[in-house]
Amino acid sequence: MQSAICTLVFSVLLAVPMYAQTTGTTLLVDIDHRPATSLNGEWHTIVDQYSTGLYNLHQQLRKDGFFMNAPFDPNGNPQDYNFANAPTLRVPGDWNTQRPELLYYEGPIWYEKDFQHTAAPNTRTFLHVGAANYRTVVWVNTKKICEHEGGFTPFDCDITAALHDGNNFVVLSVDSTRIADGVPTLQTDWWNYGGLTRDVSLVTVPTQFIDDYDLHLSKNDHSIIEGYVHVEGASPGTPVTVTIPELQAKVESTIDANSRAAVSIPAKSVSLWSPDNPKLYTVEISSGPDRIEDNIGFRTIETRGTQILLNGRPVFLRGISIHAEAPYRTGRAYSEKDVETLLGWAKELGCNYVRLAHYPHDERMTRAADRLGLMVWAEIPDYWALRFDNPAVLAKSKQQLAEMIRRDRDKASIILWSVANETPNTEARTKYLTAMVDLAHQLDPTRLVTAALLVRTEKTAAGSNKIVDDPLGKALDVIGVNEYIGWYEQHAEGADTTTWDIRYDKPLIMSEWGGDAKAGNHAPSGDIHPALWTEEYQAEIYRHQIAMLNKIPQLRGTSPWLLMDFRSARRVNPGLQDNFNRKGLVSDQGVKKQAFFVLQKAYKDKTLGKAE
Ligand code: GCB
Repeated sequence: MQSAICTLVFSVLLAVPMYAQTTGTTLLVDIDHRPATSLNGEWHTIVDQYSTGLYNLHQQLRKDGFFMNAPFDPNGNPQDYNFANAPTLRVPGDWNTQRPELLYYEGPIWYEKDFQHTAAPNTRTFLHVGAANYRTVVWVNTKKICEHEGGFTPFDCDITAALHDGNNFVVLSVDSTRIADGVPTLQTDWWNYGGLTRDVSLVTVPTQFIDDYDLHLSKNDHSIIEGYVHVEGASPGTPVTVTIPELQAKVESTIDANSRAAVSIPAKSVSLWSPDNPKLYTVEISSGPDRIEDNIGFRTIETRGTQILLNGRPVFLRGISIHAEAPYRTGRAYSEKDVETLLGWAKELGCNYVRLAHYPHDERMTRAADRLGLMVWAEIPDYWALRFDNPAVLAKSKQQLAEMIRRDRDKASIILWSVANETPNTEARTKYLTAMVDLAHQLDPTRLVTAALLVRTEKTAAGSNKIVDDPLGKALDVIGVNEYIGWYEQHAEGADTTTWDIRYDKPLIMSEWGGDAKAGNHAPSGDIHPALWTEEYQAEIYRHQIAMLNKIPQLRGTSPWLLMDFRSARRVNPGLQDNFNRKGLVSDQGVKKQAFFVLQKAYKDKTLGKAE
C-alpha cells in the first residue's frame, strides 16, 4: 500500500497520460538522518533528444529501450547505445552547467549507475531521489519501478522486489522539457536546470517503518508537544515511543487503523525556537525495529488582526528572497557549502527571515535555517499563468505541495507555506488556488498560508495608489505582494508619492521589490540621477522603497528581490544581463553591490519595519 501522500494525491492523477504521471512513489521523511548508501558521483549518461531510448520510430513505447542497459543484441544486430562507454555527469548537479554543449539543452537524458547490494532479511530498500527536473522514470535491473513529475521535491521508490544480491543497475530517464500543463508551466524567470539536481541514495528500512510524523507545540498550551507518528505497514496496536531526552519526556502510543499513533507529550519548560534562540531538541522516535532521530525546534506561529505572532509575540520579518542558484559556480545549488554561503549572506544582511523562491530548495537549506534561526517562506512553483482550468495541473500542484509539506514539516524555521507567485486574477485561478490553500491548511494546520499577489494601480493627483484587493486574499492568512516601483514602473522616487490601500485586515509582507544592477557598473560620482543598471540606481530604489514601506501600517515583513543574481533565459540584454537576472544584492560571483549595504543598515538599525 502506498502511504498517505500517494493516496491523497495520486487518486486525482489518474486522468494524466502515461508519461506525465507520478506513480509508485512515496516520500520518507527525515531521510537525511537515516543511514543511506549514497549513489552520488559519476553516472553514465546518454543525451537522447528524440527520446529514442523510450519510443520506436512510430512513437510506440519500446520493450527494448535504453532501460534494458543491453549494449549487445543477442541476435547480433547493431545497438545504438552503450552506457558503459557513455560520458558521465556528476550527481547531484544540473547537466546544463556541467558541459558547455548542454547549457541550453532541454529534453531527456538517460542516467545509469551500477551498485552492489546484499539483501538483509525483513527490510525494504528505497531509491531516494532528492530532486530530478522535471519528469523522471526509474528502472532497476530492467524493471520499471516508478515515475515522478515535478522538479523540486524528493521521492522514494520501493525497489526491493527488483534487487538481487551482487551487482545491480539503475537507469533513470530525466526529461527537462517544459510543458504547458506542467508546474511550473512554460514561462519562468529562472533557468530550467535539468537533471538529477540533488542527492540520490539507497535507503534500507525495516518492513514496517516510520515514514512520516509531525511533532509540534500545541497552540493553546506551550507545555504540550503534540502530533502523530505514521508507521507504514503497521497493524493497529503496534507500539510507538517518542523520547525527548533533554526534556525528560517520553511517551508511548499505539498505532490506529490508519497506521498512525496520536502523540501528546507533556513537556514543561520547553525553550522555544526563535531567531534569537534557534533551539533544536533531539527527538527519538521508535517503533519495533525502526528508530529515527531528528532535531526539532518547537514554537508557535499565528496571526492576530494584522500582526504575525511568533510564540505569542509580534514579529517583523526582515528578509530577503533567494533562488536556489549556486554561488560562484552558477547552476542549481545543492551542497552544504552553497547553503552556508547563501544563508551566511542573509545573516550578514541582518535578516531573521528568508523567502525561498519559487520552489522547494534543497533540504539542507531548511535544516540550516532551523540551526541559524531564520524564519522561512517556502513555496511551490505555482508561478505565473499555470493552466488553472485543467484539473490534471491542479493535481500536480497538490502533489508538490503535499511533498513539500511532508518533507519539511519538522522544520521550526518554516512559518509560511506559499501556494503561488504573481498569478493572473481570474475566476479559474482563484478557485484553483483556494483549493491549494485549503489543502495546505488541511495537511498542516500549524502554519500560515500565503501567496505573492499582484496589485492594482490607480493614478492619483500626487502619484499613484496601490490597491491590494485580489480575491485570493480572502483565503490567505498572510498577504504577500510583489511590486517594482523604480524598475518596471516609474522612477525610484515614484515610491515617495505612492500610497497603499490594503483591503484585508491581515498582515502584509512585501514579498518582492528591487531592481537590476550589474556589479561594478557605476554612475559618475556625484550623479544625482544615476542611470539604470548601475549600483547607485539600485541603491536609490532601496532607499526610496524603505521610506515608502515604513508608511504602510500593516506591513509585517519584507523580502526584496533578491539575494544573488541568477541565470534566466528571459534576460538577454547583452553586456548587462547576458542571461542573468541582475536584481541580486550580490553578484553570482559573490561581489556585494551598494544596495546590499543600504538594506543591511536598515535591518541592523531596525529602521525598516516596526521594532518588535
Ligand atoms: C517577479 C517574479 C520573479 C522575477 C522578478 C523579476 O515579479 O516574481 O520571479 O524574477 O519579478 O526580476 O522580474
